Amino acid sequence: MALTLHYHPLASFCWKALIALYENDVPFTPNPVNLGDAAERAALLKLWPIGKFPVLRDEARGETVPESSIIIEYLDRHYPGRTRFIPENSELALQTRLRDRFYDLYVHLPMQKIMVDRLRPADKRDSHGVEEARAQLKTSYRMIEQQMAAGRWAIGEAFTMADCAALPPLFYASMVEPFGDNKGLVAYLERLKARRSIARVMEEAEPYFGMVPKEDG
Ligand SMILES: N[C@@H](CCC(=O)N[C@@H](CS)C(=O)NCC(=O)O)C(=O)O
Repeated sequence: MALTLHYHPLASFCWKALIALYENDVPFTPNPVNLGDAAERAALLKLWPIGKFPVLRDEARGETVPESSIIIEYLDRHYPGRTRFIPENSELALQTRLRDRFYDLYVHLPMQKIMVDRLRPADKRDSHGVEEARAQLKTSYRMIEQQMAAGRWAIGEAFTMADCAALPPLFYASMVEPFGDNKGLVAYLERLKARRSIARVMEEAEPYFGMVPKEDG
């Protein structure tokens, strides 16, 4: 098989790439990477010295593609299917990329900040940084609530890369900072979870859910 995805089934940015692969039933070989294993970590670093996953390797085209958004654009260009992740219309394409950045930078990163802080030793926790992350999430929730008035999906009526970007951080963020009375946001997460590609990603992650850090402090 030409494509190999280096990933972990619980890792939120890996979900983003998996959703895109499953959306269009693109055949690929999954390579789960245990970052705690020195040899597996070294193999990932060889592909992408930053050492973060997902990383897609395309043997047919001789390309190594890191970064979830770039993987999705790459799939859209070279392995297209019924779901187009970047709309043809250039204005909608710009909106899709903006919303993708919004979910990565202003939902995903603050959610990660809170989760990763839970794994730190008690005397190394960053309570100020966590408070800032919570404030960022609340602002982003209010923005998503307004965005949802425009349609079923992140930029309207078509499922795009922005929705691939939305599910992973919203799923985990709902565990660390409740959505409150943002009913449109609650309904959006439920719509995402009901989508076939996403239900599959979540089913595969379920055996690992016990590893999710659960408590503050
Ligand atoms: N900007 C990257 C972020 C990737 C990322 O943060 N991946 C996390 C897993 S969700 C990771 O590799 N964490 C391991 C580490 O930082 O050592 C993307 O969009 O792919």
